[in-house]
Amino acid sequence: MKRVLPFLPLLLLVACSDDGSSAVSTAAASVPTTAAPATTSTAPAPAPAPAPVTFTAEVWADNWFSLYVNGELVGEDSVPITTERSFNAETITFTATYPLTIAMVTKDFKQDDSGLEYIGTARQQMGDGGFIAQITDTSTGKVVATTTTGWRGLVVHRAPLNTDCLSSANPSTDCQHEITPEPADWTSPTFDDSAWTAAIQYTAAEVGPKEGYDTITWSPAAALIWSGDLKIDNTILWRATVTAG
Ligand SMILES: [Ca+2]
Ligand SMILES: [Ca+2]
Repeated sequence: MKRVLPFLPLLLLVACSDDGSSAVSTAAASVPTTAAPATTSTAPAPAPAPAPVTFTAEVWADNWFSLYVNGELVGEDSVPITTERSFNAETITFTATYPLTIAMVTKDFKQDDSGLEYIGTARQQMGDGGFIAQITDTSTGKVVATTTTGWRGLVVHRAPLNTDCLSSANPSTDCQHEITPEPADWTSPTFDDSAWTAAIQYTAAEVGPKEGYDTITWSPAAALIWSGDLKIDNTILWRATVTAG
């Protein structure tokens, strides 16, 4: 009798294990027979995703810029606009898929909303802006986008509106300004920029490009652009679209 008892629990364990695995295998077998027809008969074949492409953007701006592609910030001028003579060229690498919606913010330096710089010194003046950019598809080496008069801009900070304040001892109160709020989602591919104004092309003599400009080999198609006034238009939003590779 003493030798039989220890075997009883072992026999019970084996019996339970058999029941359990048998139940699991029945459930597992039933899942594909009900789920498989639903996925194959109702879901359309997904369109292949556009292949991401690597690009290089080269930008020279007086004085500062940020760059968005397809609604995403991909880079900005590494030299703070508050740096005196913040002139430099930037090279930014990013990945995106065609078509590209290029959006940029460009800022001419202003000390405050008067639009002036060097306030209170003998050099108190209106600063001026201007910028140039080109984007190269690194898989082909081809320049696929450049600043042109096809770019559309929205001036969001304009000052001084009354240039007779230039010699004022208190330009911060005497100079008038106009600030336009940034439209919602203005970097998005779907944003409607048809009311924005076309860029103006300027000569190098008019913009006076400085440090960094000569370090880039610019495409002949790349133009120095700004909005209608190099001095009074201080902050501008820009958009351009690149449809082909
Ligand atoms: Ca400037
Ligand atoms: Ca200015």
